Amino acid sequence: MSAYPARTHRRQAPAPESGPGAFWAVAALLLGLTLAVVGFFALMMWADARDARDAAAEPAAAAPAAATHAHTAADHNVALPLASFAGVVPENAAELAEAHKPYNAVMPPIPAGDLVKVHMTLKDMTVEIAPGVKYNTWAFDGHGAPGPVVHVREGQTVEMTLTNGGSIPHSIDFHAARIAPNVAFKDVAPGESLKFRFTAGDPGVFMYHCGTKPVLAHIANGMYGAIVVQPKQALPPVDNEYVLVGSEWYLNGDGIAEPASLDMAKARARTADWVTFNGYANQYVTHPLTADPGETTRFWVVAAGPTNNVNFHVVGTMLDRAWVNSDLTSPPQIGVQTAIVPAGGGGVFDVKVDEEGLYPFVSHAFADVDLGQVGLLKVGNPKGTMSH
Ligand SMILES: [Cu+2]
Repeated sequence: MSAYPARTHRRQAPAPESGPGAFWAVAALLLGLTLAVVGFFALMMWADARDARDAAAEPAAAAPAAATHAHTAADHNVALPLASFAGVVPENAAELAEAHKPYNAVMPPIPAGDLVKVHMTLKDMTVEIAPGVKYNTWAFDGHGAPGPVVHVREGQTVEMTLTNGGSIPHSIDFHAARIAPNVAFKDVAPGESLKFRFTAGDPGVFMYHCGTKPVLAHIANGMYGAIVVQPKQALPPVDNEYVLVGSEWYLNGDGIAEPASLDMAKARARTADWVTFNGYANQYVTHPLTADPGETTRFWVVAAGPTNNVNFHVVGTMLDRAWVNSDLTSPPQIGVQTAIVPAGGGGVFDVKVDEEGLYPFVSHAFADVDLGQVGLLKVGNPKGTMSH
């Protein structure tokens, strides 16, 4: 189930749990590489002497060539072609997209009281990330990705309990917390739980994620979500509030006949197969978010990455109020066309639409739209659309 460790056999670096046999094999390999590099230098020196060139200039000239040679020999990922599974879906994809139950983007209510207890149990689970495309995630609270939206008010205390029901160590890092990360965000072994508290003192929409190394792999495997901290001084009232978490997926197969797992080389190369809002490609195209004409809709957006920003844009209108970087203690920007939400950051955007119609919301980095990061805000009941 755990994708990243399963693929380490492709690399020449030893896994930490390798036995003595593996140690000697790697030692021999390293010795071989060292000899090859030393031999290469020796060859250069010998050629030097033979050609009676200036010996002093040669080591500097030889070094870059030797370094390039060693790099190519040691890292096969550099040379591997990265097969793309972008857009690969089964024939009945339209039917499957229709049957898919979309992640609920509607803002949940704020729990009452000064203390908000949140308990998440991690699970290894297979989820769909596009119609008929299955992926082996490490999931917060059995949700798949993203994890549940945590919604609190500024000043409330969050008591987080993380139970690791997975097969390797995990952790949880709240960007909304001011807390010693070596204590609160430390690894939790399988079968164990960790409890910590923090005061939600900074309003905004924040990412939370697993911070266990390699973080790239843990986020890419679905370990992220959003926490919304409403400011004490209430924002202008709106009619609809939706939470969108942008993220991208890197697949080692098409995920159709059998679930795909993480392709770490693709994650490093930033060549995603699918890019999503709330974990599933195009889900709000098939099942649009809704508003009535004249209503104001507030989008709370997090870019979970692991690497991509969300360049948030709503086609056919403006971001009437844009709290860029979810800085809710400053006045919003007005009439913004596109606002960047950086990987690991958030943004809050109000959109008032008067005219009935279908208004796509996208990351205006259009490569990501092509891979699934697009949804629709359905305003009213425009002709020719289904009602959901
Ligand atoms: Cu993790």
